[in-house]
Amino acid sequence: MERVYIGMGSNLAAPAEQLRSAVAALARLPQSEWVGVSAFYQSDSLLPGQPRYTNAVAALDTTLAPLDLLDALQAIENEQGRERLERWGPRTLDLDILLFGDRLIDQPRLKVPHYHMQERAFVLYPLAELAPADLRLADGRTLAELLEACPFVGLERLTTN
Ligand code: ROI
Repeated sequence: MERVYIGMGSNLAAPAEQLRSAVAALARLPQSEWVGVSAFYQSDSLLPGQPRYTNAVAALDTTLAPLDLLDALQAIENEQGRERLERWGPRTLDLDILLFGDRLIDQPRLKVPHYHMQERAFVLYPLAELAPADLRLADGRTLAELLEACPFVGLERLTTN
């Protein structure tokens, strides 16, 4: 089994409800054991002119191969009405593989660790609820160091998921 962290985001069609449905779907993935989910966090979109996002991070242990997990995540996105109209457009559900054990994956469909996760508060703070502070990313920095360099600004931690 390898521990996988999945970033979740939504900014359309009742985002918190989208994340709750995604959690239920992730908990039913084959060859996988559910570990847990962070609190939900709201923040403005990094791109102006989009609705605010709700984000969270989920953890599971899996024996699925990375591309099989990616297929399963894309199927869940599609089931929840994801339409791929524009690359950075608003979406009902985005599921990103952030970390897959300690693997480095560089394939056309999948790059792990996920690009930009190291500087995004809406990824790092929920991740820190699930992962140990001494978790080391590919560049050798620990999660604690990344958090120190990434202020908790513009994030609103919701009290109920
Ligand atoms: N902004 C926030 N706050 N959360 C996201 O998940 C998110 N995802 C994106 C862009 C449009 C870059 N901005 C985001 O893809």
